[in-house]
Amino acid sequence: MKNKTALITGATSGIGLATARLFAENGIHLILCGRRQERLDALASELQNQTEVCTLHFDVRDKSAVFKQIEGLSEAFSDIDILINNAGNAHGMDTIQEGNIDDWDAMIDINVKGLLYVSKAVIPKMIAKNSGHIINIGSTAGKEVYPKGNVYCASKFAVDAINQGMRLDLNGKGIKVGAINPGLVETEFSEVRFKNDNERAEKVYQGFTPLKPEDIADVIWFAVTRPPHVNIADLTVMCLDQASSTIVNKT
Ligand code: NDP
Ligand code: 8X3
Repeated sequence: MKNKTALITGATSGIGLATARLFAENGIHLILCGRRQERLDALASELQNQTEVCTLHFDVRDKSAVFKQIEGLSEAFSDIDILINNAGNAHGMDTIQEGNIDDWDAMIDINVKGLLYVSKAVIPKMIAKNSGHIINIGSTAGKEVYPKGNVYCASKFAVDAINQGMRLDLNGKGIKVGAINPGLVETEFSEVRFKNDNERAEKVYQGFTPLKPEDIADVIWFAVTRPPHVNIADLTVMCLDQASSTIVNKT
């Protein structure tokens, strides 16, 4: 794995950040993407004594920025072996009748269209070299709809469908495609969902032991280190206390 190159979207926080750190420890060259440049800079300086690092600053919703930045990668980083399609969030948690249209737009544009834009920018070179590995970060929300999850769940069901579609269409081209679907992971996810109402966000993870972003990074690492003939196609990971999207053993 050493000296392979990975592009990670959403590397400034949570699952993407933990994955970047684990990949760096193992000598994987990193293209770290996100919107918060100061965090990208801090992470790059943290990891650059372990591996080669570059950063790309773009909003995955911005189609032209996505293509411009990825196509403009320097030669040292342009040969991408691993794509971690991780950037995404929930925005709001309301019934369908009370949902905010801007929140709906954000979730569809970021979690679905953004993932497609980044994939479209990366896949041609993987096809040309007949190798690559794409990991799409789905969710238990993409397997089971929960009350007030409506559009976020729809966006993650779409990731599930895109993951399956990618695997079908890229079959025979030497490219592994798989989804990792986490349950509740304590990250900035709920702060974003509840628009910085931190008290409400903290409650989501109280009374049980949720997954940590490092737990998902471990699973991603497992997926990317399988032998060449093995592809982890679809894997759901929950903490011990979680049985489904709505059944969580809280004290
Ligand atoms: P965080 O909020 O901690 O991280 C989200 C990351 O996505 C940040 O790095 C953020 O970077 C990036 N991001 C968000 N919007 C955009 C955008 N428009 N353009 C570019 N980057 C963006 O959440 P998680 O780590 O938990 O989430 C990562 C993925 O895991 C998401 O796809 C989420 O749906 C999924 N997931 C999370 C679960 C959880 O319980 N936490 C469970 C299941 C799945 P920046 O703001 O710098 O752009
Ligand atoms: C995040 C998991 O249950 O908060 O995708 O929607 S959940």
